[in-house]
Amino acid sequence: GSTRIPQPPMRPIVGNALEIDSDAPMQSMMRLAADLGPVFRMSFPGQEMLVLSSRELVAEACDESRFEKHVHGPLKHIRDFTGDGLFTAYGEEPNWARAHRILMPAFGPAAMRNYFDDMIDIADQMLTKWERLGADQDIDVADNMTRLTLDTIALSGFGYRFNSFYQREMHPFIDAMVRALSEAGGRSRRVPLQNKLMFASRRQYEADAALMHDVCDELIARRRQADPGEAPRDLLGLMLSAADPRTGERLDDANIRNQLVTFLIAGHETTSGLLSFAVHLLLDNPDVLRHARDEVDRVLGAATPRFEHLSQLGFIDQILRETLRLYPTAPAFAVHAKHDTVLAERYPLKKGDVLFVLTPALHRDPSVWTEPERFDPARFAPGARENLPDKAWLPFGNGSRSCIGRAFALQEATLVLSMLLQRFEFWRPRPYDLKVRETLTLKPEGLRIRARVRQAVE
Ligand code: MNH
Repeated sequence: GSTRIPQPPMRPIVGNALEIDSDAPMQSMMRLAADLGPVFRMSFPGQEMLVLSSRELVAEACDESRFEKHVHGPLKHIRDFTGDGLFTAYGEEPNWARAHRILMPAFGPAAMRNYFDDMIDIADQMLTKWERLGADQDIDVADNMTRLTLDTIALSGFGYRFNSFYQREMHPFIDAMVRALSEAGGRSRRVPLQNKLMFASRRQYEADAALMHDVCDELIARRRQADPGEAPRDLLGLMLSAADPRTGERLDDANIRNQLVTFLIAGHETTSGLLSFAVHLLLDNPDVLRHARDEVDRVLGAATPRFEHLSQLGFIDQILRETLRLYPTAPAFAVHAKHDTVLAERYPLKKGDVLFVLTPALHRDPSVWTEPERFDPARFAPGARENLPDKAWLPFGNGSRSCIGRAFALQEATLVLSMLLQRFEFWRPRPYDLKVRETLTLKPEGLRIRARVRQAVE
């Protein structure tokens, strides 16, 4: 067969970089995939990759005997503030495996009960605020969900209250993080000399990284001063005290700080986007909304949710999975070849060659999904989801480098969405056309709702 891989026309120096809208890189890639097919080549200054969007090709990229996580352009720059934290560590850095072994139990199903009360605490703050706002004030959904998820990971992970619902402005950590993430993305698209010469952005970037580090160093210092008899067994407590079961080694302070920055970032951006898209999709699909509310009323009634309720909210879980199919809020991951190999029996790859999995395109592979653009939680109903082909749905990535926070995110999102349905009627005050905003993660831009307390459950 042919081994020619399609590629957009090359330009001098920048290669294919001009094909990518820097405000919406994933949406640019989606358009290219629609034109060029399930595999195409992209060349950027200093980086070449194959972009994959069919289930069949992605399943190969998920073969961990041949491919491993690639810390790609933007991630390499994110290392400026997350260093060897789990998300941005190179596979061969010893701290990856060490931290992975130490932290796995804290993210396992048995640990999820420990985070439940803190999740309720923050969700209740948000919904109480909505109650008091009343039905004739706009609620900025992504803004509220971002405050919620940031406060939740900080409280349940580190015992720290950002108190975002009591401040007008977001915590300075958020501004620093949003700017630094966007600059990390920008840097990965510019040549090194350009980055050096952009003095003002560089100064801001360094200040933002320093602020994130300071916030996290402060959290560690406070915990160190606390009475050790009192120290909670949360993520921070575990990192400060636990030894690697394999080697007996502990994490050093620099690595613990990198993990804190990592969890604060990875632990909230994506979950916030998930909840925001779910609200949007429910409002676009009143039948689904009605079905969801019926389930919530049947399972919860007027009671405050308890941990035991979660496993009974199966339709809410289906909604979240289908939301992540259409809008996987961490929209890509990359791997590289561990040694020379051949993709799809026709494309020879050299050791180190990079494959980029475009998750929103994978999730619309027409050989897997009928009417891929349609929002239909029934795709994930028990009985249907077992029949989905392997590697068709990968919002949490793949294999050993997949998302460690998956159970945490789904528990939080299930809880918040069901409490919202339980307590409120909500609607969009004005017609809304979805616009997806990209900051490495995806969010529905400018989504506003209004909400009124439901009479029956008061
Ligand atoms: Mn999360 C890795 C998506 C919530 C912490 N996460 C990943 C990856 C994806 C991902 C995709 C793999 C990236 C790659 O291969 O380069 N994560 C999500 C989504 C949600 C999410 C869609 C919510 C919805 N993640 C969370 C939460 C936390 C978290 C919540 C923490 C509390 N995620 C991580 C960490 C990693 C990760 C840490 C890196 C794991 C590793 O490589 O060891």
